[in-house]
This record gives sequence, structure tokens and C-alpha cells, in this order.
Amino acid sequence: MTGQKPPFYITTPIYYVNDKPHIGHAYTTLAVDVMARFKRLDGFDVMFLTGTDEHGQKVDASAAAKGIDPQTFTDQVSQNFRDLAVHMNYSNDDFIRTTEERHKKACQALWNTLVEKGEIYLGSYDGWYSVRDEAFYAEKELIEKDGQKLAPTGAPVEWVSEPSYFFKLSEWGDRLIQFYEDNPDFIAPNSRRNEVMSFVKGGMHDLSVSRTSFKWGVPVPGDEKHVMYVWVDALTNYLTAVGYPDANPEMLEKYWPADLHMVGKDIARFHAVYWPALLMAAGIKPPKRVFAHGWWTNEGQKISKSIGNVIDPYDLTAKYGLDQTRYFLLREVPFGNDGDFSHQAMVNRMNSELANDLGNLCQRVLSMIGKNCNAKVPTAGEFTDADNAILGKAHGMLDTVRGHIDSQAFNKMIDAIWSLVGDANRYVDEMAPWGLKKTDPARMETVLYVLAEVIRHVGILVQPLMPESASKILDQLALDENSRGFDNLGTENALVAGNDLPKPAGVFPRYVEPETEGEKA
Ligand code: ME8
Repeated sequence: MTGQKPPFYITTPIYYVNDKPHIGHAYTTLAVDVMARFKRLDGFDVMFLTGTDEHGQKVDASAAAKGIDPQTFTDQVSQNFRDLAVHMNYSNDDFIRTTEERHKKACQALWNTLVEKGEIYLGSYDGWYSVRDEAFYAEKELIEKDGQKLAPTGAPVEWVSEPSYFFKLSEWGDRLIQFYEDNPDFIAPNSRRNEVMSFVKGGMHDLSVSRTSFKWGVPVPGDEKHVMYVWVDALTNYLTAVGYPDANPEMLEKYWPADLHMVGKDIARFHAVYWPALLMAAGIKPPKRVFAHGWWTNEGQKISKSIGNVIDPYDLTAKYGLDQTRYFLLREVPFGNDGDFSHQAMVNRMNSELANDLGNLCQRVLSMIGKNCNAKVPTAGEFTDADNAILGKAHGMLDTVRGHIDSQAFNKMIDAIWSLVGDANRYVDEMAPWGLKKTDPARMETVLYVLAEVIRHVGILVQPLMPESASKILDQLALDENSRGFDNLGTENALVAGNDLPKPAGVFPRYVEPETEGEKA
């Protein structure tokens, strides 16, 4: 390949270390992992960042509740997120912790720049704060329940009155609106864009950017009674990891502005309002896009620790399998919408789309090749219209799914690939290669060759979503490691007749309900 690979910088939120990771955290990072893997296979130089958000009052309080100092506490919980990334087979290039020295430097450099530009002033904050949301709320945003004032998210709020530095956010409203209008793809999906724009159009107050009532944060340069507001600290992680301010100028130049910040809808405002405003005020380009996805519920109920229905990603993968879990999470719901996790929905997808559709296709084609073609790639004769139709669909699939990936429509990507799988299963039934063995063995070989090529395309294209299973499929086609990138799709690197193939084995087991003990007849 000649020339430089285009850079692609993609991030997850950095997760609070107040608790152990659950399905929601696994979900966002999974979506980013699939995009990162896709872009690498598609020839991009990818930087995929995830990590943990370790400062602030919420984490401080969680450490205190456990009776340990915050640093020891964050060391422990941050490790859980690192372990989850390995367990879920995420391909992150870095894992940032906001308690690292490199990050403290980046936060202080951004702060100093904002001060130099006259964007920060000292005042005093008298208003509402929610520790659970780590967010300041205006009186008019609060809701009342049972005579109690609550944040719009339902989180408790407390009255805070303390000296504070402020960022002149109120002066950035018009420029933000202009920015959204000039960059219509900056915030997606559209429903989130509308919410963000109406929030900004409603008028904004200056943003309190420091706290004095606790110590667990990045000290404000020159005034160490203050620690930075945890969101200013947290958002800066996206710059730290690519070498801001001067740790790695080449890296910064290459990857900034970020191509995509993937977040949940709960934190759209921080990423789509505060972050671009802070960056523009500091003379730094805002990220290219923020995608705020929907929320998972469990069997129809909000996931919450107090209800006790938190879904543990380790339980899911133990019960259903890793790739099955990865598949389900991105297949079940149009990305951007809210989704419900249910055992039945998981089993249906697993058995019909993985075991039946893709699993059976591979199994029956590869075992026919094993039996009838001497375990070698069959030889193709002339292609019929039907052969060309299905091969043409396979060859065009990359263009189709690339469009879906670039708009974060993971479910559409899966739909498109599975429509090819469906065509291939119908093609097997129509061509009935088992019956051709005696009557027209050359045609049987052509049919099996076409099918092996379709499986090669499907195997290569599902690598981002189900890396281990895809690898098993491609191993069964004896494809070497260097022949699995997207540049191998199409005819140029097609399977070569006569190459030996290993003995096929099933890739997607069916889910069978365990016998319920004591079940009545
Ligand atoms: O907000 N469904 O961290 P956090 C889907 N530290 N996604 C969910 C979810 C659910 N039920 N629950 C959580 C923070 N998430 C800040 C971020 S970034 C500079 C700082 C996911 O630990 C979703 O991505 O509360 C959501 O935005 C994120 O976890 C919140 O994680």
C-alpha cells in the first residue's frame, strides 16, 4: 500500500470509578470497538481511546463509604474497567486514567490557556448541584417529587454556596448555534441535535468550573484551594491521550480533532455544548462528531442498583457467549434508540440468526466441500446469472456497510450482511449441490466455490463485530492472517482452487434452556 493511512480518532466516555462496570458501559465501548476494528480493516490509522474518570465528589464519596483513600479506591475500580476491556475483546489503543500525571498537565495547560484568553474569572457559586450527575442545575430545570427538589434526571440535588471560577459560557451561545448550523453532522442522532440546540437557544449561564469544598481533583494552577470541576477535567482526557499540550505534537497534529466521541444520551450536553465551547474559547478545534446513543433497560425496567437488576457483562458472556453478546447488543436495537434486554430476545437472535442462518450456512457448505471436494477449495467453471448475482452482492457489500458504519447504523450493517447470508442459504436450497454430485460434479464444484466465496466475504466483514467467530470461519477457509483486510474483498484475492481446507467445525452453538429443577410436568 502506498501513501499514509488516513487517521481516525474515536473515543468512549471515561467511566466513573464509583462502581463496577455494567452492560451500559460495555455497550458504548463495544460500539466504539466495532467502529475501530472496521476502520483498521478499511485502511485507517486508528486511535481508539477508553478509560476512567476518577476525580470529583461522587468518586470521593464512594471511596469514603468504603473507608479507603480515593487513590487506592480508584486504582482498584479502574482495574475492573481494564479487565472488562480485555474480557470483551476490545481493541483499545490506550486506556487513560484522569489521575495520571500526563492528564493533570493537560488540564492545567487548557486552564491556563482559557485564563490567558480572558475566558475564566473568579466569582462565587450559589446554586444547585447534583453529585450523582456531577452537574450544576438552574432552578428552572429542577423537578419536584413528593415535595422534594430533584434534578431533571431524578437525581438528588444539594444547595452549594462557595467561591468558584467561572467559564464565560453565556457568551458562546451564538457561536455554538453557528457551529451546529455549519456542521449539521456534529451531533447525532437528530433528536439529540434538536435537544442540544434548544438548550443553547434557551440561553446559558456561565459555567462554574472549580470547587472548593473538597480536594479530590486537579488543582487549579495558581490557586490550589480550588480543584477543577470534574467535567472540565474529564473532557480534557480526549486531548491528553493524543499528546496535548506538548507531550507529543505529532500525535496531536495527526489525531486532533477527534473523529467521533461516542457517548450515552445522558451526557450529550457535556460533549455537544460545554466541550466545543471550551475548545473554541481556547482556540482549539472542536471534535468532528458526537453520537449520543440510547439507554438499555432490563426486561422493561430501568437498570438501577436499588432495583437490583443491573446486568453484569460477565454474566451475559458466560451464559450466551462473548460474540453472541456482542452481536445481540448491536443487532437488537437501532443504534440511537433505547433498548430492552430480555433473555428471550437474546435466545431468539442467537438461535435463529447465528446458529441457523450463519452457522448452518458455514457448516453445511464447508462439510459438503470436505466430503465431496476432497477437503480442497473447489474448482469453479463458468458462472451462471444466479452465481453472478450472489457474488455481485457479496462484492458490493463493503460499500453498503461502510455507509452504515459511518453513520453509526450498526443494526443496518448487520441487516445488510444477513440479507446476503439469507440469499446464500436460499441459493444452497435452489442449487441443491448434494444432488449434483452424481449428475454434474463440475457444476457442484462451481456452486460450492460460489458459496465458499460468499462465506469468505461474510467472514471478513463480520470481523469487527465478532472477531473470534469470524476468525474461526476464516481459519476454515485456510485464509492467512494477511488476507483478512477489506482490501481482500472482491475478486482479486479470491479463493484458489485446490488449496487444502481444514476439517470444518461448528462456530455458533444453539442456546438450549437448562432443565428447570423441580419443574412440574
Ligand atoms: O458519565 N444504557 O460516566 P458514567 C446505555 N464519567 N448506556 C449506558 C447505560 C445504560 N443503561 N448506563 C451507562 C460519566 N451507560 C462520565 C463521563 S466522559 C468525558 C465522562 C454508558 O460512568 C453511556 O455511555 O456515568 C453513558 O454515557 C456512560 O455509560 C456514563 O458512564
